[in-house]
Amino acid sequence: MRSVKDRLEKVFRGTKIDAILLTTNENLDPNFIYLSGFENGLDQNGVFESHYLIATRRGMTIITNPLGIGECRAQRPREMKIASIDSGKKLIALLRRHLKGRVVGVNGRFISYNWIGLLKKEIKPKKIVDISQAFDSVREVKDRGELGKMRTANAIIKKAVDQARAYLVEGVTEMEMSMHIGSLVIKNGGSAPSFPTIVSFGKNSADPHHMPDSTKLARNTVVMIDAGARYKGYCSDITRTMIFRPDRKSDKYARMADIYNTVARAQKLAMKEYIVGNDASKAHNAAESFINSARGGAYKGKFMHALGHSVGIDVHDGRNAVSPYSKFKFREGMVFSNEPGIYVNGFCGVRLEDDVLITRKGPRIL
Ligand SMILES: [Mn+2]
Repeated sequence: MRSVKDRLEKVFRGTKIDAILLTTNENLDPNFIYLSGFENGLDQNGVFESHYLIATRRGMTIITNPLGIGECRAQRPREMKIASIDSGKKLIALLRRHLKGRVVGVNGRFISYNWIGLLKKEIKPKKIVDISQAFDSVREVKDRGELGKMRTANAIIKKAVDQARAYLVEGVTEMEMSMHIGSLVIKNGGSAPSFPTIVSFGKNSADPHHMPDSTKLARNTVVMIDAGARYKGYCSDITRTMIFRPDRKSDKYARMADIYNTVARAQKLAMKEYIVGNDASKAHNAAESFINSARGGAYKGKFMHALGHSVGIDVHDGRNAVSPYSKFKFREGMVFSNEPGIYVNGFCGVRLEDDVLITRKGPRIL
């Protein structure tokens, strides 16, 4: 697997460290997925609870235990050695052998304060360095293997949301719909939803991150579904908004449709800015200024979140967002969501979202 070597090289390039230590005590460190290339057992903590990954420029060692060794053997890339331990004492001895006196990089956003204390006291590295930002920046640009997984993750969620339309009947609740979408993700080959599925009906859709409750679906109201699938460790994130059994002669329908059409046009305009070398803020501004000036300013200020975020191993992958404050330029291989919205309190909200890959030939919806 050429990609493992590439990834090690990229992470080490921007840092002055001898080794990396990743821990998966309570939760799975996303960088563990990135470096190992593992594809199964990654949801929640999966089978990799209490595993440790030590990486150097040349290769890596995974420290596993009798519960996890089977999966480690099954998924191990060529560059990975496996060490199985059955006691805390052996763990300490092994870590000491690899890390004592070395400059050790850790994911400061993830490793626990406990573990830093333990490292200092028992392992005695020369220095501990937070390399979370190095991981962020290399993970932002996807390689071919990653893009393949992300395409599948997108295909799965699109199919699931499409099939979920069959469950939209009068009286169904938001929670029921959320559950249906979750099982359709699995049915279509995903390992899990990539985040708790948002389903909001009617007025609830004016709250961008409304969590599904027992609200029942009524005719001529908005249905907003914001959902994602995970596939082999990689996420998708899309939003679809529709009007359930529209009464096309009603004023209410005309208002909802106008909001929808405005958001759809804003999304198209923003998409044109997802270009290699372009300032990311331009994409946001294209959507926002269109929304603010539409209908004589009727929707001014009603798009109040960032246009996009990086998507990858995490749904919000890395720190860069597509917003008025973005300080970076789009590069080939980046994937950002494009998700403008209009939220009218007490009435409804509309958001449309796709994951967009930046290529030299222009933007591509995954
Ligand atoms: Mn999103």
